[in-house]
Amino acid sequence: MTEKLTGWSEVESARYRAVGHWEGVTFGARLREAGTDHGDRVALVDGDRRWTYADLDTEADRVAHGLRGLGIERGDRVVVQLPNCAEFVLTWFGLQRLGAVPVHAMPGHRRREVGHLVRVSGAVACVVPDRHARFDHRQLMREVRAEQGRDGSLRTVVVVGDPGSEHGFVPFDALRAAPPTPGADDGGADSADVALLLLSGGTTGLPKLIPRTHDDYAYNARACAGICALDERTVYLAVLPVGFNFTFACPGVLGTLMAGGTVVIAPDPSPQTAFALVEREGVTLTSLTPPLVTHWVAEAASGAWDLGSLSVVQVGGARLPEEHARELGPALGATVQQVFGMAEGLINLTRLDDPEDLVCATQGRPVSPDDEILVVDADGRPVPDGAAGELLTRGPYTLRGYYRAEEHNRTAFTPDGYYRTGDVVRRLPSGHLVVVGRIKDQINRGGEKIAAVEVEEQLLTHPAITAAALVGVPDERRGERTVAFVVCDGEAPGARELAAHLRVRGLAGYKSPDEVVQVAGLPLTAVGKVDKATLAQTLLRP
Ligand code: OOB
Repeated sequence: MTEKLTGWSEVESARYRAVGHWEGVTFGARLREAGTDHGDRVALVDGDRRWTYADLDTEADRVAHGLRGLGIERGDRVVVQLPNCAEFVLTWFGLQRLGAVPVHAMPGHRRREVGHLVRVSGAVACVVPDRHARFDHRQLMREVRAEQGRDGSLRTVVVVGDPGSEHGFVPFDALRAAPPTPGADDGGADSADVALLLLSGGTTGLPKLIPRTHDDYAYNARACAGICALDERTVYLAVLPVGFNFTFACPGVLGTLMAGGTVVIAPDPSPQTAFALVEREGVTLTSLTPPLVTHWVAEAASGAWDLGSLSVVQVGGARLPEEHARELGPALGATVQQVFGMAEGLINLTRLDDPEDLVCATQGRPVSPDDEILVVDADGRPVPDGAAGELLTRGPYTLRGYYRAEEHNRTAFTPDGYYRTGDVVRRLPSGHLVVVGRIKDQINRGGEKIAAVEVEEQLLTHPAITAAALVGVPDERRGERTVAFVVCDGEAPGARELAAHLRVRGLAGYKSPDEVVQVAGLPLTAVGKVDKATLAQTLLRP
């Protein structure tokens, strides 16, 4: 089954094709071309393992052959939950070669999130590590499978490492065992098909899926790559989770591969690991979230590392404090680029030749001349440049509707197709945006997005809690941390007890409140909503 549900009108689609944004090429076909055109160049490095473009092309054929043997075919969805390792990339292209659709899960997701992804996408398989960060993903998959029951879509679990003895769990290496059989480049997929599903940061009870087509996602990566001046000499270090849109396509892994460069996978984001790879591989570009910046600056100051190859460091996912932006460039001897992006589409970048003040104090401007931006007041009326308002956007790589979420789509978009980002920005006359706040009920914990409602629903399952509000409060290290204000029968559970409760409920660990504050009741606004601003204020008072 393939789905064309991406919502751009015929007229818009025709224009995006005519001006060359949408090139009409699938990812499977792109890799085939790269394998032929510059097959001997190094495409991918993970530890001691290296793949040339020709190797990557062959490996995609192998993995595709193995996946086909499991019954996976064009249009099938497959949840990929892998930590930073080459197998993410091999699996991704193996799926593209079949015209199948990877669903990007994050390594920290647990039963609740993964189960939801499988259910909503109707995934037929999951690809997971055996263990990662002291967590057994096979156990997680057993639970997900049990929950899905016999009628569920999930048939197979592919395990990188030791699959154990569970029926239906297949080792990744067995997929690659057969000799490569080059079949079709992309299983007959169309470039307007959904190529992958990304996870939204979410504002509702459960995360939404974002359909991205071959055409739009390749444009996303290519537009970013152009602005970052990527070419075959680029060596990109993937420090953040490789499945994160920022790391994967802004320009990240895909942008680098499309430019003929080399992608190096960092197994963890520590500056020690990263700097050793910068030295060894001659890394030229990498991307970070703001909480990493201070660690990287401190480690660079030790003087123990030769970071001479590093030319651009991107920072995004959450607001970067201006003073950190000013420190970072000199500390690493690199050009800083701020990135304000979203899995839904729109990417803003500061330009490499922007004056320092724009680089340090803004979050960049849209990457495409066809990104349409509106900054509006509460009634949806555009505000003048310089004034704060909600950012609305539409364009050649911004979604027109979440996957299988008709009801949510009615409010998430304006009638003429603009996506309501929920971000409050100011637009400068140069077109640069400054992110000044948010109207969506989401907390940004150093780049990790937490939908308050999702956590609040789970907090209410604790026997002592009768009402709860999750609020983001300023935090030195992460920008924001989460505080659960709870109304309780008797004594409130502590943060650790609550974390244990939520873990049993299958919620990802990063969603557990950093702090718990017991209150007698939750204050309400004039329209009867929980007054989170007032709650946050109570913490600031002595
Ligand atoms: C990236 O994507 P998501 O989908 O995890 O989160 C998007 C949201 C934005 O709507 C905004 O609220 C926030 O994250 N955000 C920023 C920011 N970058 C993202 N807020 C302030 N300053 C920034 N620089 O986070 C993402 C996707 C692609 C590239 C980069 C980030």
